[in-house]
Amino acid sequence: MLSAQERAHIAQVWDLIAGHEAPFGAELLLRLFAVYPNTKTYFKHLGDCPDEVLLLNHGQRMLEAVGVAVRHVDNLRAALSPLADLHAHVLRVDPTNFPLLIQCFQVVLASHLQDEFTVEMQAAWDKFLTGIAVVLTEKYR
Ligand code: ZNH
Repeated sequence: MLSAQERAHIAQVWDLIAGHEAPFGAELLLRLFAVYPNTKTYFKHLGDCPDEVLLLNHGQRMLEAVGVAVRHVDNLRAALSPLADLHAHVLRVDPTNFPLLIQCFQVVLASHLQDEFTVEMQAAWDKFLTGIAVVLTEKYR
């Protein structure tokens, strides 16, 4: 459960990304692949150029799903259910990869927001993204 203050931090930061899902998503993926090269094994079809169409497309789809989560913070499980099925049953992404993505997500936010990215915002986003990861990985059991 997120507090009113945490929701406000999530909404405020999301305003930075909304409308720019593709470039933010591509940046996030490239950072993930560079810092944690094993994650690239899931995305052999993607190149390493920030303006590659496939990379932008996947970045956009991923961050649009985060946008759906922003709009359904109280109901993540229902909102992300089809995506949870996909990750657990079709893609079979090792759940250990989710914390790596969450880490990179926060660094992307920090590098854009600089001093505006407060400790409280980071804490709220960490909690929120972890909530998404819990839902996307819970159908494995
Ligand atoms: Zn994932 C896919 C989201 C994480 C891997 N994804 C995907 C999609 C989406 C997502 C939306 C699309 C779907 C369709 O198409 O239908 N993810 C997501 C999110 C997250 C994630 C939101 C968190 C937060 N993933 C992840 C991770 C990994 C992954 C961590 C590993 C590393 N995904 C993936 C893959 C895919 C996906 C491989 C497929 C791709 C293609 O198809 O191309």
